[in-house]
Amino acid sequence: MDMSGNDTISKEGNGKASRVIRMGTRKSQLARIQTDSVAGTLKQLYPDVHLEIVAMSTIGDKILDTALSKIGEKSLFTKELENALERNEVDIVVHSLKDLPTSLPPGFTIGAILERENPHDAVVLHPKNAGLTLDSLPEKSVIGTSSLRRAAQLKKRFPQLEFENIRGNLNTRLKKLDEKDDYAAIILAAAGLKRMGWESRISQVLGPEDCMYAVGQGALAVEVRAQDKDILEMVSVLHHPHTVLRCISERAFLKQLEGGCSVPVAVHTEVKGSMLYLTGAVYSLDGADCLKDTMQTCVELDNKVNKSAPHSANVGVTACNISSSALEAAEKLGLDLANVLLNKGAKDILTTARKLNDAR
Ligand code: DPM
Repeated sequence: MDMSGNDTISKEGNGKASRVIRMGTRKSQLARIQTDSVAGTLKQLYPDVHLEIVAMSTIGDKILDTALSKIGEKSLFTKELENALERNEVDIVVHSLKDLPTSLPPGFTIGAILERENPHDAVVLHPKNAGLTLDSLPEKSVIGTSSLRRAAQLKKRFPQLEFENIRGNLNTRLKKLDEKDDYAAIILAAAGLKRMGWESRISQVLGPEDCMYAVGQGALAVEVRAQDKDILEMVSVLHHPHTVLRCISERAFLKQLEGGCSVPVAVHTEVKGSMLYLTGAVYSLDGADCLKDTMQTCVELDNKVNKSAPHSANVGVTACNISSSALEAAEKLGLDLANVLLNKGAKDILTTARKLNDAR
């Protein structure tokens, strides 16, 4: 490991130098939990490394009352953290992969994608509705979500329900749900709820027939400086190959559609044997228009890895320790599926959705 940068060396009592790695995180409880969990894994793998956690607030945390899809800043939750990476104030930043844009700014890369948690969305009910489901809630019940993707799919599937924005971090949202009478239920990612220790609040997990998930949902990503070979090598062991392949196909799909976190795009992926399956869809805001298709490709993980030509895919991921032919196949799958939907008119659906959302 490179020991040249003095600021990253601390002398232990015995005079032995140990490397200090600084991990940047947002201040929200979920971000802290996610960072701590990656820190725990790194500590086990590299007992001699000294990890320091640096917490900071981001624009996304400060603007709590505007719907995410209306703020219009793609790297809402990531910009300040990337600034800190760039200034060498931190070395590693842990994100929810779904919050990372499909193109990272130059100089940054995703050095690890960890094993995906349950990627599905979940229903959290107001306590007074205990025992009910989206099917059995009274007509005109208000469901809280600011996700265009969730609202589009659920409006179509449950036309008897109403949908309203809800913002804030997970703690705020649960509080708004429980302490007021504004929402009958809210929709959140099962993964976030589980990480917060709130799994018991999940009353229903939504399968793909009800609501497909967001690109990258449920997976944690480790962002690093693209040139920092030591850190890249260190975090690369955290890569979970199946999750990487699934998420690369999903991100390539979204990138080709030119979607950000403000468009109604949803996916579903599976690896079975050496086959990778990707279902992708785009929706109008009310879910009435939908283009959806499934494609698959062969991803041979046993193929030789090619360290001399590291795959720094167009979707911002560096994974030198995973077969480059598998990574390329996954990326091509996403691209091909997006092109199929674009040929059927996906661009029009997304452009209209964007315009309507901006005008609201
Ligand atoms: C993105 C979306 C949301 C987050 C849009 C979407 C949800 C926004 C909302 C891109 N990021 O999913 O269609 O409900 O207003 C976010 C959460 C997690 C990561 C919370 C959640 C935790 C789960 C994970 C916010 N980002 O979706 O319930 O790590 O995947």
